Amino acid sequence: MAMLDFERKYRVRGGTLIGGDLFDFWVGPFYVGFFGVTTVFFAALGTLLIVLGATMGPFTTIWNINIAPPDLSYGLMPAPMAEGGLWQVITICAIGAFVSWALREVEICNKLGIGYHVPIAFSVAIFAYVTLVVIRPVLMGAWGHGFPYGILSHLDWVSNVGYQFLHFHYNPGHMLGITLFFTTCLALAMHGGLILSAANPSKGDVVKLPEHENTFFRDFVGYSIGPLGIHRLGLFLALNAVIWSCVCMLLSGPWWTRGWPEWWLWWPNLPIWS
Ligand code: UQ2
Repeated sequence: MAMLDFERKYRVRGGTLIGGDLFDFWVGPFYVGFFGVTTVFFAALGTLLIVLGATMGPFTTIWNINIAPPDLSYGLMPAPMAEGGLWQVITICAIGAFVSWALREVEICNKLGIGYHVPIAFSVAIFAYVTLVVIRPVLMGAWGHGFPYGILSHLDWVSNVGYQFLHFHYNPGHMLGITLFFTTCLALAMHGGLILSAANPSKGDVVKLPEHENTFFRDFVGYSIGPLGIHRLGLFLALNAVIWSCVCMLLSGPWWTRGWPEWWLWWPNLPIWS
């Protein structure tokens, strides 16, 4: 791949978090860095262990591959490889790879002198995974509460955990998470539509600028959040969708153990009704 001449200007030394300039170089278009090396290490080892786990379990198709966490009776202990230990090592590899990837993003941000918005956003995604396979299992006292690694098996896990609480849509954290996911879609659809409408004029017409974008929404709903504001709103909505999903899972089990519909009895039980 040819290097564009402006890239040479931005490929500067330094900004590394560890190891000085030991891995401070590029391979083709990719920055390596200490955390590029650790990402490759953890991702390769983790993938190899997933393949090993797939060959160990009896499976008929790709869909049925399942690498399950240990039985609840193991609590928070390390388990034998064939009985959930593999799941534990794969989990360590996954977290090692994800965190390395985030720190490599930080080093690239340092080189460019830009903000940490991208690694912060990615960290929220990592937080969602860690919530399900570490924080919630630890709070509930057993690795067996983590989700299994498999296509159909992780879907079954989601369904079973939902029904364990009778009606998951009554979970207030779940309500907020869903609402934020939907609002994120609304905001991106509005933003994508607005940008394409201004940037793709009909044949012979000129490309329109933010004044037209602002005016559309002022005419339409009396308010324009602005070209920078829509991106702030988008990041806010997307990160909050994930954060409240984490909250909804940390409420379910570590805090509330009965059906979610029952939780709402706090409302009719308020003393103001008697
Ligand atoms: C906007 C603007 C953009 C946009 C969009 C809007 C010029 C190019 C989509 C309009 C956004 C509004 C009115 C806020 C909507 C609020 C929610 C919670 C969905 O004004 O500036 O930039 O893309």
